Amino acid sequence: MKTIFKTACVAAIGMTGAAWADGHAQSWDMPMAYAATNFHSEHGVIFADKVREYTGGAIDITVHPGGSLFGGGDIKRAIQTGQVPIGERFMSAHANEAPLLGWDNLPFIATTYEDNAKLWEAARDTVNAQLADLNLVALYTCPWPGQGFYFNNEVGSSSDTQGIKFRSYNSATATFAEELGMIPVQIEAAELSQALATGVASAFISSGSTGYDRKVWEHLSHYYKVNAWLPRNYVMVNTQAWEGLDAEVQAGIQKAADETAASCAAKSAELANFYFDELAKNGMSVEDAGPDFLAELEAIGAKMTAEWLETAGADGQAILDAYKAN
Ligand code: PCA
Repeated sequence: MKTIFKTACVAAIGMTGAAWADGHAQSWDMPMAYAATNFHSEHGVIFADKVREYTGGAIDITVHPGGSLFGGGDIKRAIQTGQVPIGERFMSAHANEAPLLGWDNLPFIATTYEDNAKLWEAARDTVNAQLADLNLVALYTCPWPGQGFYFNNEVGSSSDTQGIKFRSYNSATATFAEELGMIPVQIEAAELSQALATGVASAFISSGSTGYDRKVWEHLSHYYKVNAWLPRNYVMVNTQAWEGLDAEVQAGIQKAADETAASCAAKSAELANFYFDELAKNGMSVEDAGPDFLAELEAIGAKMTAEWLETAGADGQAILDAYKAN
């Protein structure tokens, strides 16, 4: 299935110009990693509808949520290599390949939607330049709610976390786990319920959103609100696919993307407390992290930011400087 698809899409990207000349619409498959009912995926559908409208039907996007077309870890490469023209990815998962992409994963730097938007403004040009090097054009990004910890036991400090198997979603969260004496294993959200059910992991860091989507109350008992950062998903297009489009079509897609970005961020903020309520309704203890645990997290966070600055270099420092100056 994937091989056939690859051929079809490479051909589609290649024939973009001809497709416009004779007026045919292009069909674009858009893999997304998260549950169909998640607000990110629902906004993927909203985006696709807007793109059809604003391009006069020239680009017809079909959304494939839940990692059904490509697993989350494969989506970026599928877009880069033209196996699909467009897709969505949780970008800091690729910070090991390009450290700059971890800009939205710095603990306790931007912990509100407003600050996260400011940080994105400070990072946008540099991040887009990095994506261009990876053969990608970002159309829009959308933040997850703040990140906190899920456990199957009460946690007051790192003395309660030693040896726990921890589901990480990128290298930064793996580092966080190790600093807390846990054993990280990287798992996509789509595989999270199974990992918890089989004991591959029994703790993780995420928003209330992913805990709700994956019904983690079936396996875990405690959520500690930390609001450590608000990471972002990106909807991106293959550079050749993008450059092959008429300027008018590009403008229609970008208008759809800009509107979707605003609506998606607003929805994320609107839902943040709803998710906590649902976790609690389903029997989980949902509390702020206690002072000892928080102090440890903050100390680890400061160390992680310093390490990120070492790998992201002057570009990373410039993002933080620009953010702090605003
Ligand atoms: N949910 C995603 C990424 C961040 C979030 O809140 C996940 O856990 O995979």
